[in-house]
Amino acid sequence: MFPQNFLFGGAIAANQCEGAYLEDGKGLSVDDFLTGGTTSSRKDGFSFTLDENTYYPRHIAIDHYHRFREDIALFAEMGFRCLRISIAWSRIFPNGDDEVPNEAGLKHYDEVIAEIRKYGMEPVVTISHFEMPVALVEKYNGWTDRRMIAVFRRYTETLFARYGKQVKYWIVFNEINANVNDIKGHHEYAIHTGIHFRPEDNRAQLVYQACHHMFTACADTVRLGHEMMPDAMIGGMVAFIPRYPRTCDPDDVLKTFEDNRKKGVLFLDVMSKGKYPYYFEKELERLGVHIERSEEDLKLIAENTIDFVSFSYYMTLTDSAHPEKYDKSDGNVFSGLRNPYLKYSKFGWSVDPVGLRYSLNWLYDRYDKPLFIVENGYGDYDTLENDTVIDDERIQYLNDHLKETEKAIQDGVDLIGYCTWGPIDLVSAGTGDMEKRYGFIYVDLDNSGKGTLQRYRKKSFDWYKEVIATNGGSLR
Ligand code: BGP
Repeated sequence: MFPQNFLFGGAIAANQCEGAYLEDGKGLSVDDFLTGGTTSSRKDGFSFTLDENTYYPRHIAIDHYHRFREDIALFAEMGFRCLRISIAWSRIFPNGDDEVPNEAGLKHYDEVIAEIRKYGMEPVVTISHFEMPVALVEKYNGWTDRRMIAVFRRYTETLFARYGKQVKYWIVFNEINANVNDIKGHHEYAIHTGIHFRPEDNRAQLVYQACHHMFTACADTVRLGHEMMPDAMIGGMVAFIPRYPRTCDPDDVLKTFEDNRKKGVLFLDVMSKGKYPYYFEKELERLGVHIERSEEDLKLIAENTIDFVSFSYYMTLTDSAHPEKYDKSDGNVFSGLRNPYLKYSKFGWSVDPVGLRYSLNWLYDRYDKPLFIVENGYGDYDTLENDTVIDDERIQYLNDHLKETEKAIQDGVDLIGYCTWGPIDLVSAGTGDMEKRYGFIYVDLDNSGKGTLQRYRKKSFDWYKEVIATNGGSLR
């Protein structure tokens, strides 16, 4: 059984569900230029122009902007105790750095948060979830410019002043470790950091400088948040994708250990322990990267560590010093090698419930701070028949992950809550399509934008409702 006050809920993100991409004064953000079928974290070509003959799934998405009352009522029907949402930065500051916030955008989230509260749910708000205003890419080259720290402060200060009384849980950046993916990539433009790379750029230099500005902004947000909202809990978040050594060859073990640090824990080390770890300093030396970091930045980072550690968990990978010897595996944000002991989803992601218990123990051991699982879920093709979807595989996946979560709590891990990803079908971040679905609620919309947008309860809807009502007692 889970603790009585355990926050069962779900997580959505503005850019993947709201639509209404130009409504009520919203500015354009990086995700508004993503077409279907693209890898949304990166983009080939660098052109912020919209083509009128192209379909952009996020422009309408699932029209949550207009239907949020209906959607939140459905979440409440399942008994959600929390709902993780994100605020679209470009609704509040259409150009990112405007002098004055857009009142219509602020008002929209007043209504959304009031609706969440109306049902007694705890809102969990992500401040930046892959949706940077485009003007900030054009003017500052994204987070490479330290002026972004002040730009971000104006945004966070506005949110805290407006919603601070209603919102206790805040997450600063979604999956901040996704940044590191763009070092090796060859794409011209990175959506997480808003960097436009030129061929001659030292990509590691730009990415790690951007990371430093984001770490400083995160600490600044914690400082400001605590000042303005003494009871608030402000968290950091990563995509946590543990890598296992493909074999017990010590070379594989060491390579895995290093990759886990570089691609995952480094980011939590800085935000949670308040300093750059020794191994990262050496990595910078090896790469010939020099980050501009002032004494004040480092002091800010040291004195304003996050209150809780949050993460998305979908899968695990394996790693080897000799990767050419093994089959490759796709993954969320990162890819790696396949694990012969695990099953795989139709989208090629491993299914590893025990890996979640392992992750919870690992992170609690390392940071000694409350944890929050803010995304977990099973992306699948769903078929609507007789106004429902029989999604037994999803139920099995969630059941098994919740059982392992329960065991981790019994292991002694301090866990605030658990959010499934995409409790209502929404545009996939990785594929840019609708056909990869996660929801308890089916949305009638296909990859080309056809459909009534009507909502239907899947089989998993009643299943999750019972899990929450019995506080996990119905899990098998
Ligand atoms: C995470 C993102 C989410 C979400 C999820 C599922 O990385 O934080 O925005 O989309 O992954 O990924 P996908 O949609 O690619 O299946």
